[in-house]
Amino acid sequence: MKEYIPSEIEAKWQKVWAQSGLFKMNPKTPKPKYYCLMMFPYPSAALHVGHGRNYIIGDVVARYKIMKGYNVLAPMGWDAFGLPAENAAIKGAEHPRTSTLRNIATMKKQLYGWGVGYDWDREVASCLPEYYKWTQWIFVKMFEKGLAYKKFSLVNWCPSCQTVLANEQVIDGCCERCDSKVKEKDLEQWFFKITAYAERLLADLKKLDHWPERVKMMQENWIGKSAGTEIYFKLAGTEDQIACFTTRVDTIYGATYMVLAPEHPLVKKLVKGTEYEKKVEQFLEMVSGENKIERAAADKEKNGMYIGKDVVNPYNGKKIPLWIADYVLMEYGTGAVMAVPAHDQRDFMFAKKYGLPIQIVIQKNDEASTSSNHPLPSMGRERPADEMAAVMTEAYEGDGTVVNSMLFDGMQNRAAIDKMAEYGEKLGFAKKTVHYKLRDWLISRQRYWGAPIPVVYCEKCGAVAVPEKDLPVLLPETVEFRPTGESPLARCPEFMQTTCPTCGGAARRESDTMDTFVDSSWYFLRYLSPRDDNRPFDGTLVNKWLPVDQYIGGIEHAILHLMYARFITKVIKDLGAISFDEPFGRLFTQGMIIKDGAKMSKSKGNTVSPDPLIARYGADTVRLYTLFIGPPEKDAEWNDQAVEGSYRFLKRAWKIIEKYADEIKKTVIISRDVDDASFSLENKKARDLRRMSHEAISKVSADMEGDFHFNTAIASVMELMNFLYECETEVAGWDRDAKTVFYLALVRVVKLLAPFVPHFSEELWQLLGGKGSVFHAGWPSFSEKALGREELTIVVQVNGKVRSRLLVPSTVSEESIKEMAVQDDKVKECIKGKEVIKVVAVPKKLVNVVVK
Ligand code: ANZ
Ligand code: ZN
Repeated sequence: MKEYIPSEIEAKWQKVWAQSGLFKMNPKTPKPKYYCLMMFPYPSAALHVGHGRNYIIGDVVARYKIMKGYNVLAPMGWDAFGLPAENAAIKGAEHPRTSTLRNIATMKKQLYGWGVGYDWDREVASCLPEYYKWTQWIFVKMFEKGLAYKKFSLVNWCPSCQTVLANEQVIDGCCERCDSKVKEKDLEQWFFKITAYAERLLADLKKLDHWPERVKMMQENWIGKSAGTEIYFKLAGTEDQIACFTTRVDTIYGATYMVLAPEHPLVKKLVKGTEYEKKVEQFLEMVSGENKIERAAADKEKNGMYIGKDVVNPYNGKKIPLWIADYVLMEYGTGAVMAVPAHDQRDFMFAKKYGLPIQIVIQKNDEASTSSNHPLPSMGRERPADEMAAVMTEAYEGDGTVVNSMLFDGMQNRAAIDKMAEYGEKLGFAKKTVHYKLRDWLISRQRYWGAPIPVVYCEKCGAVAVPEKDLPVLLPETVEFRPTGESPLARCPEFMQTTCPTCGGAARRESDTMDTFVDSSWYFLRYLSPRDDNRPFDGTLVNKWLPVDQYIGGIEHAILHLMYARFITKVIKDLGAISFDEPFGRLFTQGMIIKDGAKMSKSKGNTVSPDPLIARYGADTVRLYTLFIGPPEKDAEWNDQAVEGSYRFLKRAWKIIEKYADEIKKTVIISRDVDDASFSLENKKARDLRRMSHEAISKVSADMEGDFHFNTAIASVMELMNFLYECETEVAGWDRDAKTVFYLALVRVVKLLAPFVPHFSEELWQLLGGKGSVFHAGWPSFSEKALGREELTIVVQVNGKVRSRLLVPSTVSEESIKEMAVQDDKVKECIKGKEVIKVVAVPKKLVNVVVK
């Protein structure tokens, strides 16, 4: 008898997979392609079991697809530029390259030890010149298209990291990396014009049917499209205008003051030489120390001051005072707000604090009248509005009937929005507009360990992009890392002094490097031709392999990385270099592994290393436990003791399969496709076993194809295993067909477990007499008949024309029939390039896909 000793088999199989090229993508096979992509990691020190979850999930998907007969591309690389390595270098440790390359080697070994397979020939590292040459190429293309530009702007500055942070890297007013309080600073910086793509980035979210709703929602909010009205107020006594942006023009008659952002360019002009000048200056000084995100927060106390001027509300000709206040930001809208304290909570708090008037103009319907459709007498006529306003404790932000608004009185406020905007447009003091929260992407970093921005400054020619033939602009080897607020490159004369590519005169290089999110915005294209020195990617191959079939990574990348990758993909498409505009077809975001109630982190000291666990139980047990721990999209608490349970299961499964290995071999079951569904079985237990083994296949397959609920997939195999042990007590007395059912179930366990516990399954597969790898042995199929389910034929129509037929179990839900219908190859062909308007189903009969 052969015992299950993981340490004796795992290293062996890892070597076999590497040597046989199990994970090598085959560029020549006619098999269908499957691009399984994991977010490439930052090479920090060693991996813990929390990281393991990502890679193991990806590995399961890749192995399953290999078994299903796909030509799988599962590459891996390193997001290798970035701050931690540079910060270590500042502390005097070693060159960032040294630590980065060492960490890569460590992590690679760990991945290997987990049994996680990749096509390592395609490995990329963003810190290598052969890679960042092309990151720079992308910059140059953006520059040529006017999508990379430089401007002075107030930036988030981390005083401790001594660098600029993108808005997205500021969390609650603090630096994402070091938690220091972020300050503002006026610097000249490089930007990518992502705002030019705001509408497309928003609209194309609709195409992403296989992305989590939550992620799409986060992206939508980040883009923050807001349709509203710009209203032009005249500065009292002049013809000068101030534009303000509002989404609530229906409240215009309730505007009791106007607020400018303190940074608004008009402010200094308006107070120049007046008694307000000094105080305004002091106020500006104070505000510059505040953080923008906090300034806008709903619950924060607001500060402001009157600046001695008034403006005229063009709707009613009323004069209202002009203020500045910290809660209005220059970055959004027009940097000027008409303040309506009765209906906007921030304005309300501000008005209360400074004793500004509150004017009600929207009345909640049930308070107003029984019928909301009829014009009402203006409420102000019966009950003075200021009496009501005086007792308000908070703004009324809801909908209702318009009051105190002259000719608009009695309208429903939602309808009034359009009417009032049109009225203003007709009279020339308002305009319907759209604003976005999305800002241009600030890509300059005053750091060393990044891709140098390929620009030189020439006295004669200005900012000139480095021509493609001179790329890469190499990082100099030796620099002074100590941060001064300026890039370390700026203090490296060999790097800085150069000649102008246009006129040949003396020139200086740009000393900033690029945000590492630029590196990671295109790496998935590079994997197709990672060693090509002549171009960033091979367009033909990329068009064949992308969009990525399955992208897997952390929810923490829901906004930034995914938005930037979508943006750069669209830019590259517009260059004519690729034919698709969304890079990732399906997205899965896995939950975190928690330990002692917190996210694993070195600083908290709660990380769990896989190494001792693998040494004790083997990688397969660690993998199985990691997958069994809970639904993979949810966070889950790690429990070292519970690992034992997975180990016990594998030992038990091993024991019974090994025991019958010779019998199975003799009956050559594994090389034949035995259709046990057609057996007429006398024995009830054998019939139950057959049903359960088909059910396990059905369940595992569905989880693999669907939501990756490997925990329930594994549970169904465990259930089958329990029943196999129950049957085992009597199997000796079973007839031939019944015994075959028993043996087949054991073989199926080996295959069903293969993606989860690959070493275990390979070893048993060999023991059962399997030729070659279990991953080339095909995925088991199940029959509806064996499941005891009836099958139905469903007709699928596209716009009323019959296009396909589906064979489905009678128990299948209406939702999944609809899903299967639009996924059907023939239907897909018919609806290609068209928009699916709706899908209707007649239960048990027909599905009609309506397209435009
Ligand atoms: C008057 C008003 C009345 C407003 C009311 C709201 C409610 P969203 O929907 O997020 O686009 N606003 C405009 N520009 C601003 C800026 N630069 N800083 C701070 N606040 C600004 O928000 C649009 C609303 O946010 C605008 O509509 C404006 O306040 C405010 F009952 O105008 B509203
Ligand atoms: Zn020049």
